Amino acid sequence: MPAANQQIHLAARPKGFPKPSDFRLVKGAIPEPADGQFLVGISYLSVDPYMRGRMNAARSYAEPQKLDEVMGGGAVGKVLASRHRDFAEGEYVSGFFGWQQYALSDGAGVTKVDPRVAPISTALGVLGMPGLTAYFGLLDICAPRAGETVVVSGAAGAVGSTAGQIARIAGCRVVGIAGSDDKIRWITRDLGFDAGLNYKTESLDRLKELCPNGIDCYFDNVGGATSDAIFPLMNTKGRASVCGQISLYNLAEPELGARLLPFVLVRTLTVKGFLVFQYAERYSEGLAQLTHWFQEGKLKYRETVADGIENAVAAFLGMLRGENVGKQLVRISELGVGS
Ligand code: NAP
Ligand code: FER
Repeated sequence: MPAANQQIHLAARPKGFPKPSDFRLVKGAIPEPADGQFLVGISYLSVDPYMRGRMNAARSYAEPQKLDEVMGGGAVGKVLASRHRDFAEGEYVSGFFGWQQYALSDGAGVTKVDPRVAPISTALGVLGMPGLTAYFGLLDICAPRAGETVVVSGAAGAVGSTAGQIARIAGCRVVGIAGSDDKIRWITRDLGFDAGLNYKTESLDRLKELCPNGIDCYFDNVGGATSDAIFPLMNTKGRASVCGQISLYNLAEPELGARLLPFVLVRTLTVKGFLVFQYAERYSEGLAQLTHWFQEGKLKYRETVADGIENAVAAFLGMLRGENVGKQLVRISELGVGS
């Protein structure tokens, strides 16, 4: 075992797009579990868009990320030593372990991961928080019906790629918007989206052609100019699930956009924001269904994996820039990988 536990701390609250110097790599001792605790050797860390919001000092669902402390975040790993009655050495676990190589836990918010069901990394993606976000955000809020047209923005990311596939399972025509031709090829050829639009190289006006019957459901991951183009195309009684607004997260100053509420009014749209945590009581239902679809081969996923804690910041910044296809992860150690 290496003698040190390397961690990433938040060194400064970013202004606009985060910089590497907003973070710091810190070396500390590997902690020893006390009574009621266990030590996790982290296999994969998740880097997620919500972390950008937590780096601001603003009001939010959760406490802001503290400066000079380990970055919070979901991770999966293996129990290396345990003095906790419910967690045994050798078990795989998922929890809010943070950007570090080793974490101590008392079991709060920790779930066990069965490596025989799927690779353990999926507990951070399609079979984890992003998958559940897609499941509840699409089915509970958009409630898509067979034959309807569903548009998904951020369509080649962890949440969007899952939301689009669930809409296909529901029998909808699904149009995805994403930022590269490779992403569009993946969602249309491999994931079964009916059409895709690269918003970086094509005009959003093309949505009119791609959605000849208008848009019934909008699963919004990005907001901004994309949403400005979509709302005018929504059909009467359309539903918009406001999942994320990533195009706005790194703006140093607020941006002005279109006035969309007249469409909400005259088309009698339902527009609803949500946080996946609101569905905590239904996670087991969501996970059972996602796992079932995965095992049936109806739900595919892709991962973009960076290697080593020293590359966690670059992976996070790359994800914010759109360099990931599917779920962005950081592989920390092979220790916990495999069965
Ligand atoms: P992701 O989509 O895997 O990664 C982020 C993606 O955002 C990038 O790959 C990039 O793809 C896109 N992006 C970055 N800047 C953009 C811009 N200016 N305009 C349009 N797209 C941009 O991340 P994720 O974890 O699946 O999260 C997706 C969204 O869901 C985020 O907005 C996140 O905040 C939200 N979310 C919400 C909840 C909830 O509880 N409500 C839970 C999880 C996630 P392109 O190449 O396509 O630009
Ligand atoms: C996210 C974007 C925003 C997300 C959560 C939030 C879990 C909001 C969190 C808060 O305000 O506490 O992607 O994912």
